[in-house]
Amino acid sequence: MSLQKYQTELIEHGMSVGALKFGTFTLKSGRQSPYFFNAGLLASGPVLDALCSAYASTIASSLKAASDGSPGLPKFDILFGPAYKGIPFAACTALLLHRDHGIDVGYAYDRKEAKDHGEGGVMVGADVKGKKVLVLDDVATAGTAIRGAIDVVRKAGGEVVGAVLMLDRQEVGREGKGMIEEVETLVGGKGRVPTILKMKDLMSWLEQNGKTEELKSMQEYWEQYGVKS
Ligand code: OMP
Repeated sequence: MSLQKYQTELIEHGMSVGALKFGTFTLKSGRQSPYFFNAGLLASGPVLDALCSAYASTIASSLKAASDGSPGLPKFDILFGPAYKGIPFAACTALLLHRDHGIDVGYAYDRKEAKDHGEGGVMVGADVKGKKVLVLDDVATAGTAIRGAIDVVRKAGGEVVGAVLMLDRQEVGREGKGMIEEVETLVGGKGRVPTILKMKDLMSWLEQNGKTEELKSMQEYWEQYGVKS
């Protein structure tokens, strides 16, 4: 599988700042993983540029695919980035969609603690009520975090028409099907959850860079939790 330049750049930036690591990690779902991608460490101008340019390109290609009649994202009004990590990513991606792709959307995010004074509530930024919303998230494994973000938008009256992810770990979801398939069903069907990187892309990169030990552990993990479709 050949990687796109923006995928290789994101992997290499991730490695250089210690956001993407190979070793032994216990995940939120309890699974023991040979790798972990901590998007919270993608925290400098150049790295944010690589990540959010990749989000913006992924969204723009998916919108284009749908307008050509293939599975993809429908037009949307607001990009929603869940607190905390999603906030800068959604803001920067909205900016780059405008500047590099001529796609103008609002952005919104939530607070972890609801405010009971001032403007109140959990939502900040563009009002999602009655609007078509694309949820932007970093990593999805079993799909619990992304479902939580979808619920927040729905509770605020927004219509979630899709989700975009930095990394699809290509694992089995909470219902025992592929996580992506499960989330696609929640938000309107095939093509509604485009991603920048998949676990298999990381494996291609390891192979191309001669990292055989890491690749072997990834293959073993894939045998246990990967979606075979
Ligand atoms: P699920 O909620 O199971 O989909 O796991 C996704 C969440 O797990 C992310 O929002 C992170 O909090 C965390 N996570 C990572 O950030 N990177 C990984 O490589 C793996 C996980 C994880 O725990 O599964």
